[in-house]
Amino acid sequence: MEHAAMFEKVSARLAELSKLPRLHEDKSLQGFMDENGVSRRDFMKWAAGMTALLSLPSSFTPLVAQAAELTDRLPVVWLHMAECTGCSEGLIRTGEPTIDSLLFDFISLEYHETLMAAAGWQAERNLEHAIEKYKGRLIVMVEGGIPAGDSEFYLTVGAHGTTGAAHARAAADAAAAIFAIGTCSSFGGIQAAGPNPTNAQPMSKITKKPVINVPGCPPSEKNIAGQVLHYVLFGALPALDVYNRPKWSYGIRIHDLCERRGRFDAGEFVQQFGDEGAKKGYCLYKVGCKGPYTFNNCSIERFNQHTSWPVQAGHGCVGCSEPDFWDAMGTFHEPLGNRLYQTLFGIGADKTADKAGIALLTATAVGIAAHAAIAAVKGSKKDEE
Ligand code: FSX
Ligand code: SF4
Ligand code: F3S
Repeated sequence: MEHAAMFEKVSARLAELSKLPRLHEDKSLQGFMDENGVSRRDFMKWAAGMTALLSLPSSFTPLVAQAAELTDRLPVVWLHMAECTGCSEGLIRTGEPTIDSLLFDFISLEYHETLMAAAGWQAERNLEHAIEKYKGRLIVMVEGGIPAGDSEFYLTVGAHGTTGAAHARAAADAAAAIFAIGTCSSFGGIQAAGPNPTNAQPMSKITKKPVINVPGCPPSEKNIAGQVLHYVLFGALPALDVYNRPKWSYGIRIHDLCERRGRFDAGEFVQQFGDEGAKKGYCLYKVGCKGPYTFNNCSIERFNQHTSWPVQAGHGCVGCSEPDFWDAMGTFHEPLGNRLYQTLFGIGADKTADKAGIALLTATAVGIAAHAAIAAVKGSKKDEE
């Protein structure tokens, strides 16, 4: 769609949304920002950043700002399954409140086990109430892998011993959109690593409805907040890759925009942690970086208000936003080299495009391993001279 036509369509959607009642009359995003010392100028700067992140032209910035102010028109439930709560922590545990985290204070979060004030019966009632009241309108965000089948009872919530899978199914039935937040709910994550004792499954195996995967262990706060904004703006599924990840956030490879890429190309590798190369910021491929096989925007967006990301901190990417990374991409501190990981890698890969993509990655992987080996030979020759 042309930008002008898209602008019109989004403006019309936001105008419609603004006619809906606020779900909590007493809150406004401006109020939250005032309380937390966030100026309008900071907010517009944030909106401009989010516009770029969503791959929209800068003329959309006022619409993105308006979308943020309308996020309270949508009822959201956030379910916790089997996980470490790192996804929620990543969003809320920042040094000072960020606009991304304020957005989640502002949104009408009907149920979130870590954040809600309610406890016990009341908390369960809130969830049932949201599911009844907002049938067909709920935005469902699920964090964690979901023990399923005969193992469903490995995860129960509340006094009735309701299983996590039952919660997830009930919420999914009432959902307008479902987001699997984090690698665990996108692909199973650490719970589903072999031998997967609880038969933990991704959200996409629990419901037949489409699930947008937002992987990363954890995903960045920007990738989480961006999903909500995208939904408010468009009310439709974003363009997705073969693993149902939005292309705007997972369309690039870590390796392609890594700040150490020049070192990789020059054959300058850290050989072991703590060596001279490590001090000089050399490429981390030989100490296990999986950036060449991992699709995520960490190298551009970073984490904690753009402070840092794994490679900047001196550790290779472990491939945390890829399916089955615990089993298929280990050992963390060894390069994949020529290993034919695609047989394990292709979990859920049942489309032709998947196979093509995986074959391509394998070819690239062989090239990468060969480059690293050749570079090492060249390096050692140079050393002998
Ligand atoms: Fe943890 Fe979320 Fe990893 Fe999983 O993040 S950071 S184990 S993706 O579900 O809590
Ligand atoms: Fe960066 Fe890792 Fe690629 Fe090296 S291998 S350039 S550290 S992503
Ligand atoms: Fe995960 Fe790699 Fe980013 S480990 S956080 S995808 S750099």
